[in-house]
Amino acid sequence: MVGDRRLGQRSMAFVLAGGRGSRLMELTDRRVKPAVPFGGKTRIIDFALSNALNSGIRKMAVATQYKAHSLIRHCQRGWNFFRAERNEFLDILPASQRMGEENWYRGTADAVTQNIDIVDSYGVDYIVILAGDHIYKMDYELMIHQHVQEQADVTIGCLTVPRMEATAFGVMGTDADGRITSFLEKPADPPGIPGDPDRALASMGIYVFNWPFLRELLLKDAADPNSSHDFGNDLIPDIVKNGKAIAHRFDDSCVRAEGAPVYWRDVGTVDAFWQANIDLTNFTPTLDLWDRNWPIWTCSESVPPAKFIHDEADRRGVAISSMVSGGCIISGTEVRNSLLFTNVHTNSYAVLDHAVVLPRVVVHRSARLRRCVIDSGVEIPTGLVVGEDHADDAKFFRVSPKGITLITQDMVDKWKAAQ
Ligand code: ADQ
Ligand code: ADP
Repeated sequence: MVGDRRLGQRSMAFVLAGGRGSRLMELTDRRVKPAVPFGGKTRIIDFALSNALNSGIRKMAVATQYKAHSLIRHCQRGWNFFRAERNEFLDILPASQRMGEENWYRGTADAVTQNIDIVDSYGVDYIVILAGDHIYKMDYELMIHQHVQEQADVTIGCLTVPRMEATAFGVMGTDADGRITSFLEKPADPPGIPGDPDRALASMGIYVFNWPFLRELLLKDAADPNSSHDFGNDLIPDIVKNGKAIAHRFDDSCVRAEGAPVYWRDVGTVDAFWQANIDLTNFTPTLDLWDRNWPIWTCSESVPPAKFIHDEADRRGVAISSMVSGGCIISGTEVRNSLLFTNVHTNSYAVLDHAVVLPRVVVHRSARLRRCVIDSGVEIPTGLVVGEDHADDAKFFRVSPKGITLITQDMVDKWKAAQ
């Protein structure tokens, strides 16, 4: 039955967190995309992990490779409340520690293949394959339930997207029963949905398998010299052709308030990352982080509450239509429509407007920062002005196609050297 907690207990989540996410530019120079902070306190991977936890899944593995230190540290510090005595855990599976001859996972499927023995040891019936780099709230147990009920070989999470955006996705066609009849990985000319030709049915890269079935498929795939060992390129098209693949509609398991829109974001570009963070400062954000029935768990630092102070010249430290995390000190600064992560300190005469400010940033006096993303730990020098003249900004900083300025410490150092 729906809501049967045992389905969660009989399943594991395998989170793919190895891809760099290079469209986030310098934000992923030092850390992989799932480790990028999002939403004030959390990191991107916390959404997939929290969904799994809230869906009743207590066995998780995270496959890492590119620049994994920040991600591993986060998982170890924040995701350590599993109870070993109930066989609950989160395992981190770095690519380089497994095979002798091959250091990195060759593809997403290979990330599972190289850990077959570990998954075997978990003793689960079902495996939910997730990507660690999307922002959404989803009850995976409903998807596992559909998978079991329909006796599918694979069940794929899917959502509808504008047809021309579907070039970045696996695109599928289904019959009236939801059985997938065609699957094209990142097609140049995506097929529309019958009756809705301007939209396409896109794979979310979320798959449920019976573990024995996937295990056998992975061993076959590993021996195939023509395979790129990737779910979207190799395994899924093969099952669609030769087995039973079922589409699970995200609309059915998206966790949201009654009547609220479906929310799923790939915050894979600086523009999308900025927008999704700034959207949280809206009057009624579509992504509800306040829902106590579906909390997004994270590694929370023990920090004091945010503090707002008038400076000695009686300049008010204020934040309007903004989110300000713990540990922040806003001293004589005007903060508008901005999202400040943990431990940001700002000083007098500074202005932050539509700014996304990652943890531990220090903003010195009289800086004016508009429509920007500031990387963690950056020290913004006195008087730096960003977001008022794009041509000027572009000399030292990264300006995105939509005019958002990305600021890292290296860029600030170059700016300082030129003054
Ligand atoms: P892509 O968006 O291209 O397509 P992909 O590069 O396969 O996604 O990465 C999926 C996940 O695996 C990401 O979380 C990434 O970090 C991780 N990853 C990538 N390579 C890895 C490796 N070698 N080892 C470990 N982890 C790795 C996929 C599907 C599409 C679907 C989209 C939805 O192939 O069909 O539409 O996801 O976003
Ligand atoms: P976070 O992702 O938590 O913001 P940091 O900004 O502290 O993490 O660092 C991201 C990654 O870069 C971590 O793996 C950290 O060890 C590494 N790192 C941080 N500062 C430096 C530096 N100056 N040189 C090399 N690596 C660094």
